[in-house]
Amino acid sequence: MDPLVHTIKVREKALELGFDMCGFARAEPLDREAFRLEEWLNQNRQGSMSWMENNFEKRVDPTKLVPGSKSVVSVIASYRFEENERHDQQTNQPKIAKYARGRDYHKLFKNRLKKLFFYTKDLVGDIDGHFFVDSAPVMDKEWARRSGLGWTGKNGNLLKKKFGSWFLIGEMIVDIPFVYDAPQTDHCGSCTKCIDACPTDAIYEPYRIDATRCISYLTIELKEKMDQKYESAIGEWIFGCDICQDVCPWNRKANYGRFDDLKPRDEVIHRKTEWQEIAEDEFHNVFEGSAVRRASWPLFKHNAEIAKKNIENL
Ligand code: B12
Ligand code: SF4
Ligand code: SF4
Repeated sequence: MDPLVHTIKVREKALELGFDMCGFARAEPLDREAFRLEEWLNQNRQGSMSWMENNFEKRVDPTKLVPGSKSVVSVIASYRFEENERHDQQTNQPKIAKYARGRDYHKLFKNRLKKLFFYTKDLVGDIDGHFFVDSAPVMDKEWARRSGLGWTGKNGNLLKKKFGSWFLIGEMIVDIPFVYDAPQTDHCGSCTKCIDACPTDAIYEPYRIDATRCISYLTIELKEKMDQKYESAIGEWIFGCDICQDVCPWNRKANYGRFDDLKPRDEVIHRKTEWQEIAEDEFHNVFEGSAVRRASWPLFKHNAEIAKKNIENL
């Protein structure tokens, strides 16, 4: 059993599967993050996402989620594509967040992480563990940060010089050791562009997001109509929001993604009819296998109506 050989081979396999980076961290309790999470929950920043309150002990300690685990192996995949940038240059268009314009990343990651897990099993022998993509109480960003895959930006997203923050995260938690990566330093410096640009002041302090004010929460997670006071602030967004990432200087220099399935679908970015007129069966067809199906058809239409009004009032 040679942890160095395993580290090299598992990283190589992750890249071969199409992930942009793969990093390794020791599985151990997240003491500082546990304190921050507790504070965030006590202040009710999670709003109606009550699932964030569940499994606190497991969320802040992977050895409780996967007993006997020794390592967290994080992978990332970029969703930066030229097609998105061309689409975003068109003004006066209702918008869906870039991560959700193609196939649901949960499905893409799951298939590939499964292959990575079984590859590791074949390589090492009898290992125990599990793979996750936002599918369990795991603090994805913190594990990727500890694995050297980026720093926590003031906009709350993980950022890497080469990829900006246009990437998604998944991981496997396993009971074997690897050679661990060093966390990366912060490169936000004195910049505050994301904080200044957020239309709902959801970045209440650098690095801290109040979900209840974030357009992403208001248009995706909230299962009822949003409070009227936010209606004008959501602007043209009907599912998610990219403003604090669009303004980030690192995101202009980022590499493009390799997962073709994450590319925006034509029927999403070249739509001829207005989104608020979408019929239920069409909604299900257009967004088959997409993260947008997390929203209900009536709420999607409702958000589209608000966005339309906001654009007309510009
Ligand atoms: C809940 C959640 C949300 C909520 C709350 C957002 C939030 N930042 O917490 C809502 C619905 C608003 C949301 C929105 C989005 N999300 Co989200 N979300 C999650 C989820 C499920 C949990 C995050 C969490 O634990 N929040 C609780 C708080 C307490 O944790 P935190 O933000 O990590 O808090 C840390 C910082 O505050 C930091 N911190 C606090 N103080 C300080 C001080 C200093 C000095 C420093 C350095 C750090 C620091 O420490 C805390 C603990 O680590 C993760 C998936 C996962 N399982 O991890 C995805 C995840 C974070 N989301 C993701 C994405 C893509 C988005 C959106 C971009 C989607 C969109 N376009 O609409 C937006 C971005 C909004 C934003 N600016 O953060 C990606 C982020 C990828 C990346 N590159 O970072 C993740 C990781 C999903 C994934 N697996 O890829 N999300
Ligand atoms: S995603 Fe939008 S609403 Fe949420 S913090 Fe970023 S800019 Fe603000
Ligand atoms: S916009 Fe500036 S402060 Fe915000 S995440 Fe990017 S570099 Fe950091």
